[in-house]
Amino acid sequence: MTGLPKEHMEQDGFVLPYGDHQNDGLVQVSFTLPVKDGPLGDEAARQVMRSMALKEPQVVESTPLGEGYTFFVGYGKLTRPVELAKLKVARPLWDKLEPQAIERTIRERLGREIVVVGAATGSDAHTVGLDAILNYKGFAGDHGLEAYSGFKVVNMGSQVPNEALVQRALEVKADAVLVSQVVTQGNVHLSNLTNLVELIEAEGFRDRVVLVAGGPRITHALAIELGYDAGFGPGTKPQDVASYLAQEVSKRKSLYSNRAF
Ligand code: B12
Repeated sequence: MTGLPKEHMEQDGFVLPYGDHQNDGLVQVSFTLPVKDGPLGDEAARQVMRSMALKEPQVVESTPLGEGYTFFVGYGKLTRPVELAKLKVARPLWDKLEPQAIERTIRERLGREIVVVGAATGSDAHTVGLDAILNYKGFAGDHGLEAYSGFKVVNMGSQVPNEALVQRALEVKADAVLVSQVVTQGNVHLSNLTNLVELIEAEGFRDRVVLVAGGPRITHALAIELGYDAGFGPGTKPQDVASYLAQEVSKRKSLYSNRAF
């Protein structure tokens, strides 16, 4: 089905999802359709799976969700393998440092605190992700940027207009602006993140600030595409962000170099 004998798949760098055994291509999917629970709904769900290029689609669960909506869980088989060698990956180009090394990098290479301003902007009311990175208590046993003597953190909280974030960044001469976007309905995160870059460019300080976006749907590649310097997605630890900022801001150390540490 794949056109390749199974034993060659791995050694040649081709992979398929693993279900019950190597290279069976079995995947589980779940989705909701605006249809009533019943035989027609099940067939519609199988058709959705065929459209996803899944062979032998099976509906293994269909649960009514209020009137006229059904939630489906299905199984199917993928037959086209992924060729690992052909993949292009946007890989962050900085090292993850231990906390002491982060402090040392800032002290020795920059010689002053890194000033960071962060906010969840626009209508976004989610603060947990931003706080996880910035606040002392941090996330998953890893202290946030406030715990480092090398960072001065201004956490503006949520639902902050982009204009207010830009103003505060100018007031405190921020080295880095950190923006959190959790809600992505209607791609609001894309327009909001783009608007922030435009405002910073209009104020003329884009080249003097490290611009970072974070959130569950943010990838490093997306952030770069939107004009940011870096992006951090799900599972990010404060130490990842601290490592990046220590190295990146130190690299640009000519900025505001008269500020005392
Ligand atoms: C808690 C929560 C809320 C709380 C928020 C409370 C608060 N103070 O934050 C309340 C109840 C207010 C809320 C409201 C809403 N919510 Co809500 N909420 C959640 C929930 C359950 C958890 C989010 C969370 O705290 N995650 C834990 C943190 C640690 O993870 P994280 O945000 O991904 O952050 C990590 C990374 O992404 C990254 N990161 C995040 N930000 C940043 C920033 C920087 C600079 C960096 C470097 C990294 C970084 O680092 C973090 C640590 O690893 C999620 C569902 C879920 N299970 O995820 C829904 C969810 C995010 N909410 C959702 C929605 C739709 C809403 C509402 C619109 C619901 C409504 N109809 O009213 C409102 C929106 C209100 C608004 N105006 O924004 C949707 C979003 C869907 C989408 N993609 O758009 C979700 C996914 C639920 C769902 N499945 O539908 N919500």
